[in-house]
Amino acid sequence: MLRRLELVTGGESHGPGLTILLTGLPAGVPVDSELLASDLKRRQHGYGRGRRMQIERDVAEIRGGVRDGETLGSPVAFWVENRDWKNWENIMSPGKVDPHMAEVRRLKAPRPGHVDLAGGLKYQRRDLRDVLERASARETTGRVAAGAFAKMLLREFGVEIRSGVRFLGPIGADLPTPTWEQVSQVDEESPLRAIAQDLEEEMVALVDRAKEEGETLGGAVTVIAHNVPIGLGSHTQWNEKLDGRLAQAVMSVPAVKAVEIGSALEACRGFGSDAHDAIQRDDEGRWVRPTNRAGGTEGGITNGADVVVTAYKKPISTLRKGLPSVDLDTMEPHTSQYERSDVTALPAAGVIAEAMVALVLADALLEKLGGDSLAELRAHYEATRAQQRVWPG
Ligand code: EPS
Repeated sequence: MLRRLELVTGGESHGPGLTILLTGLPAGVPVDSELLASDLKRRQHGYGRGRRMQIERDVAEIRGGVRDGETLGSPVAFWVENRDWKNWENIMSPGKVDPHMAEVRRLKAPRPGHVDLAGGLKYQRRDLRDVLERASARETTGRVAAGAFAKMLLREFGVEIRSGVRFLGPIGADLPTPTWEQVSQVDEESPLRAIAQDLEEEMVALVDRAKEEGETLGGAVTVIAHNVPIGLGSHTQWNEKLDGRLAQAVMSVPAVKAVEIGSALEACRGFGSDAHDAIQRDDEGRWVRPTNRAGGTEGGITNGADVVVTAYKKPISTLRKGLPSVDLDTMEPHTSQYERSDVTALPAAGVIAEAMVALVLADALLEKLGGDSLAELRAHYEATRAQQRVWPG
């Protein structure tokens, strides 16, 4: 639910590439091409990905909205090439496809858990490839590219965003909600980007076992935004609540089936006195909270504490060993068809969820501060801070 920003992505997984348009950013935001490149690289990394990640080298080519290293306030347009396109041209061409090859690669036994059946019925596509190509996680490349721009804006106001794998399958599932210090220490080069680094070895072994057995794995990733200004989002309307907006954005990450803010799962199992965060004033007159069970939002408004969002991701729906389904040609029971896929994409999901959190926070910041240029936003930010310091007057 973005309001000031708008993100549109286009392109099929094995088509020529991805087209991305991000509108609503103010003018004057310094563009950090290294951040853009490194976030795209981080998304491609991670143990458990399939062979596709050895083919792709994601580079976002900026085609509009930026000049001399700064945003212009106009739509930021990008293009990301699919290197795999050259292997699919005769099947995925926007012009005539090779009918024999298209038939060979036609998907006709829908995979449970995937878009195949519902999407095929809804869009009336005989070849389920017509829906699965767009549902592919390839599309998240565009979100990460746009999210990098949201991060560039946010960091002008001191906001930082990090993530890590909280648990994989059952490994680490009973660990408490991580803190900013813990997610900041995630080793980006480690195979699974685990928050608890001592669990990496066990996680890697589980991915190997799943791969051998034709299985897949899910788990959870936690994203934390640090130094978030007080006052983003609003309690005044259901659709302005920041926790709801974060939940929608993060739930849209492929295979995410639940989103948690703060320590909600733990808190809802106990008494109220263990569920909330005491309010205190420190010696310098700042509002402090000894705990952060609320995960940085109260009443749908940021309260100055770290914004903590956990995404729970189901195991990937494409299993090499297949699942019970139906052959659409014969309408007889048939094991679902295997399409090349990943065993797990959890490390990437953290990077994608970071991008979604960044987009929502940048959007809420723009809504709160208003302005067409970074300088204007800064002036509004300082005025807001000054008013908060003298509150309640
Ligand atoms: C995906 C299947 C795999 C993944 C892909 C998502 O691709 P392929 O079908 O080409 O083997 O690697 O993810 C990406 C391409 C990406 O960039 O994340 C799927 O079916 O969703």
